[in-house]
Amino acid sequence: MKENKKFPQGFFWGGATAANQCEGAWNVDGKGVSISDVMTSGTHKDPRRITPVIDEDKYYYPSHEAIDFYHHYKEDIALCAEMGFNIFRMSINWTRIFPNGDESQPNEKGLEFYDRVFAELKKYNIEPLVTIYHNENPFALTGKCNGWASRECIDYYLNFCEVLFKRYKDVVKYWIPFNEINCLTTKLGNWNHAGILNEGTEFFTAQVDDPNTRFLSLHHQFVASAKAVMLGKSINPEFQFGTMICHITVYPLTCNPDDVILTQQEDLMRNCFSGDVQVKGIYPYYIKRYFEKNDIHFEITDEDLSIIKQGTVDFYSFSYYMSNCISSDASSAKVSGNVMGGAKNPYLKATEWDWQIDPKGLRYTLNHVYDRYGVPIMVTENGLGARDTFEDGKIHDDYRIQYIKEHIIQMKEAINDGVDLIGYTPWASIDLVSVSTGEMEKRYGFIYVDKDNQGNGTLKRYKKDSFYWYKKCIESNGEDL
Ligand code: BGP
Repeated sequence: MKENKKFPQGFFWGGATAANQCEGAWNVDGKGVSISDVMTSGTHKDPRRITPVIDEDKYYYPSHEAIDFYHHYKEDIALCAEMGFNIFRMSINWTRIFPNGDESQPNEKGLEFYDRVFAELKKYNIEPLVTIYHNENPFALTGKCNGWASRECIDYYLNFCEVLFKRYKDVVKYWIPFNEINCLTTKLGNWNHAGILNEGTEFFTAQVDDPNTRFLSLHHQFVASAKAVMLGKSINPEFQFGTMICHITVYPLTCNPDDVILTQQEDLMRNCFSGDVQVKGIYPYYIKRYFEKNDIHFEITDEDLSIIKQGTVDFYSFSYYMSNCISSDASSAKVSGNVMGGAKNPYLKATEWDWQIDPKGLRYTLNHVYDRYGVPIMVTENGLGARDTFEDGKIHDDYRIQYIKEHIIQMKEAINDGVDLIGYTPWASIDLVSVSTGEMEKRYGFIYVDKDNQGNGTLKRYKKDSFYWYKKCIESNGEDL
């Protein structure tokens, strides 16, 4: 049998971004306030804060300027083109188009910005991969209806989608309705992913949690996603939609059957549930017991279920940064400092933020999800957050090269295993604001941006060593690593 199958011709090589983490220009050209715009910076010990009244004298809000992609997009896209990208993942800032989320007419200036971005991508034959919703809910909707906790949000979102689908029907083919939709299965998802404020909640890492509201919000997003798929296909049948799952791969810490069962349950609830709804179009069997156990009950109508069934997505995409171990023994159940929890794997090294580096886990995950869904797969986020050192305009990030290289090797293994992997957009094309900390110093890009945690810096762009390495990798279609 022929081993060493190569990456297929036409494989998508690129990088990922999100509007709220890179665009800046938070109140320019008619843009409204999004939920990300009212979150201060923080550190991983002192989490980001929500300040419903913006007080720029007291707090620094990273998304207000970010790396100012809004005014640097030409330069940034040119650099991505130089690396050889044929795909560019980005999101559309909802409040550029509908400042409060509920207007009847869109903001033309906001649409014109994305016209320009898409035209620039086209110039270099780069395919846009558009996340419709990447933590950019209009802040006004939090006040009006508590964000996604309300069914009303579905219609506002669809209004937004309709404008995008009609305007960009000939320039965008690949759409992701929601970034990391499964984050709402954990309490981390409250604010950032749904714009909901539970009573007493003041922090990004919600201190107060109401699973019922969380899963209700998630349900509304499932219905919204399915309706968006149907609407999109009615506007352009060629559109391709994908789920986007934050996949934290889990292993049992030991072969103790208690650990194994717990791991399976964790995997089903955190990693599989949202994909099962969006790709298979069903509420899976195991959710009933989970809802009962956690006292979660809200109305799921027959109509909702029928919409979910009809509006399934075409491809599966996911972010993959790490794996974690699950233990039934409480004393070893937590990795200190890692926002996602989980037990330490003695075979793996971790990043400075305790994200355990596990390239082989990517091969395992690709097989796992392909076996479950059998649809084309894209790895739409993967990368290493690190404190880069800048010396004389140079950034020697060999640790990042190593990380990406090892993950690409495992993607190739998965292709040899028979997985239909069609694209890779590592996080991030360029340095941008970190979502969990709001810091700049947790850098992921192939391109360095001169900007620090307090927002100081020239915003000048520099090519890291990984820039040149990734260019070579793309040129050789993943052969020259
Ligand atoms: C994912 C998000 C991205 C991105 C990435 C890295 O969860 O989709 O927006 O930020 O994680 O996370 P962080 O910036 O917290 O290191």
